[in-house]
Amino acid sequence: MTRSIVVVGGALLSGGRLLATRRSAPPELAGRWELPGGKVEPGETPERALVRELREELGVTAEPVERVPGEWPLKPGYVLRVWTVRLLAGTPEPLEDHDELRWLTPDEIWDVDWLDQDVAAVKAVLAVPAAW
Ligand code: 9L3
Ligand code: MG
Repeated sequence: MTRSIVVVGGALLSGGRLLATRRSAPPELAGRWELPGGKVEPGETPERALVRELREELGVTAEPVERVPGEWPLKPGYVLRVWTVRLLAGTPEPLEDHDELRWLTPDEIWDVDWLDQDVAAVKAVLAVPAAW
């Protein structure tokens, strides 16, 4: 059997706020919010993919810190895994595939319309005390 393609998501936390990004593409996902990231490419580790995706999508240099326990099925053949991420340089901007971002306090987390699978992933991020 073929193994699922891993999609990596980054939980960027700063000053007790979590970065949420609003997708601009594809049309069926546009307007929904997610943890930024994307598909791991062949030959790439998930951590390297996350660093690459955060640079492409947000223009920042960041490093994965800790895998958030859990794994969330996306469309058939794809699975989402999430890491907490430390920002090393730059200020996130919606450069690619996104048109807005928000830094959410714990009280604001459910104010945005997360992608279905990201709801579960964000709950898992909330459950990582060291992240906050
Ligand atoms: N996806 C879901 N939640 C996320 C991310 C980063 C991605 N936090 C889904 C949306 C797409 C697929 O995974 O269907 C691939 O993501 P991308 O490469 O288009 O960002
Ligand atoms: Mg992406």
